[in-house]
Amino acid sequence: MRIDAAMPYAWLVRRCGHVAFFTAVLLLVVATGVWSAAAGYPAFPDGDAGGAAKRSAPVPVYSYRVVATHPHDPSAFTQGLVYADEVFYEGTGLYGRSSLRRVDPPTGQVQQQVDLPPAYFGEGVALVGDTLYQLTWQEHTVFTYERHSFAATGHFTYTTEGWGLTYDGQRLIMSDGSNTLYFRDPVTFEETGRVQVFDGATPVTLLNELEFIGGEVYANVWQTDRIARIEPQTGRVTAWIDLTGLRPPQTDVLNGIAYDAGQDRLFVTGKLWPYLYEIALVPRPTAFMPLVWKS
Ligand SMILES: [Ca+2]
Repeated sequence: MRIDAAMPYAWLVRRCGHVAFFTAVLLLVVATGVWSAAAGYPAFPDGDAGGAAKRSAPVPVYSYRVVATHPHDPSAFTQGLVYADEVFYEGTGLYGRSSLRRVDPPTGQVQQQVDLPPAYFGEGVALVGDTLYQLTWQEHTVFTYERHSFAATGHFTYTTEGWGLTYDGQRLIMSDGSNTLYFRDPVTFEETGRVQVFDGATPVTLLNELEFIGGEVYANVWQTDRIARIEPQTGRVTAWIDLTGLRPPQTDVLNGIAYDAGQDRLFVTGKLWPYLYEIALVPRPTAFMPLVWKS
């Protein structure tokens, strides 16, 4: 018996008739769209760029395993998180409630705290040597502090909004809610470069709290349970971390990534979360990844 590409189609039409066959195809297309919408993913990203993204191989997706659960101040609207020398440095937001804290990891106890003036909404935090940097959201100001005393040592200004901040050993890396990462000189806070972040051909916007880990930038995507792993040289998303299910009920979004390089420990928390988690990444089998997974 000869087999060719048209044969299954001809066989199906013979068995079912044209109307039944085309109805089945239509139902399959509609069902695919409904599934994508229900999952929060666009069935097809915008225009031709979306087509290119769809054709490119999906980046790996990691799930997680909780290694340890630590208490976390449930009134802390976490906007920045750094681990160094067995403590967390945490920045919190909201007008009138913004602060910089030193936190004891096992107990969540706040060891030291300095409050921002009520007109400033605290954002991302980074540590360079003994200097802590704390961004503000729409006040175009980054404050600096001496790490041990929390004494104010100065400030710089910038033109964009301030969202996340981290340090790669040479440069500060900053997000502003767009898909752009800005590189800045720690001494002058002047911009030295920038890169736009894409997953395939799709821009990944709303990049929020950041952490530099093993040569990559990890970024919370605001209002999602996802962290993008980004190659800072190109802006390419190399992997996603899906933290669905981690967020405690009646809390705000995931926001806060810290890394203990000495013991290779990854910590995450969120705004008003009563817990801070140490997690391990678990590769998700490719066969179960959605076809398109974009913000
Ligand atoms: Ca961080």
